[in-house]
Amino acid sequence: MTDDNEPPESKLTRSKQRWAREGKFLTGKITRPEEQRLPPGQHLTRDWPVLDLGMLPNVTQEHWRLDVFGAVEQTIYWTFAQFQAQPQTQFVSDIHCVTTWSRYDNQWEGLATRDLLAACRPREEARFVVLHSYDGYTTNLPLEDFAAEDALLAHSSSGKPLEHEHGGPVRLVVPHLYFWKSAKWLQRIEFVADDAPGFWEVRGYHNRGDPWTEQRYSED
Ligand SMILES: Nc1nc2c(c(=O)[nH]1)N[C@H]1C(S)=C(S)[C@@H](COP(=O)(O)O)O[C@H]1N2
Ligand SMILES: [Mo]
Repeated sequence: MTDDNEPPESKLTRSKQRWAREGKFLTGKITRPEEQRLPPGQHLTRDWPVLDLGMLPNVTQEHWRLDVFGAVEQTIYWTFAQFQAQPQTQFVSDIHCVTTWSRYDNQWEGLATRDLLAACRPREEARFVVLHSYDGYTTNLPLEDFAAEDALLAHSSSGKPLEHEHGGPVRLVVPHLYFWKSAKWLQRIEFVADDAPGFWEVRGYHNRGDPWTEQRYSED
């Protein structure tokens, strides 16, 4: 008995197996004890500050499109209605902004990045994801961070359509990294083999941005 018919173990099939083991439909519940919930150097805020480049793009649900391209088997070009027809996931997560505010228990609803990955199927060479927004903003992530179990493309927050100033119609939410990685007014998602630092990453911010190890600024 030979195993000639076994499909080759690719990086993606291994990741998929790991995602399946971790459980796809987590509630986003807090796993840290309450006294360890605030990352070093952060303070808690109850309001929700607005931070961006200061120019709100005038994109509405009607004109919004999501373009997923690059190193993928299946390119995607969705209207808002097509995006809304995808599997829906709700998560509750904390926000940590590099400017030192954190906000607990944010309720999000939208398309889990894992469901987007299942739809576009990144090719073997895809290692990084670049987010392009309607205001010209860009940010970059390793594929593994984009694929985090509680990351999603959010269209709603606290049960209401995401406010325009907070990135509506659709923003990315990647709770385990500083909030500048969570691109507002999402327009295009690009899968690439080689990393491509984004707006803040080329202006001295850390390339990855882990709040738990205070990856605020690049060491260079
Ligand atoms: N398109 C876009 N997304 C963006 C930004 C931006 O300027 N443009 N700023 C980032 C930064 S630095 C932060 S802290 C958060 C702020 O999100 P909020 O305004 O909803 O709090 O959005 C991030 N996403
Ligand atoms: Mo920020």
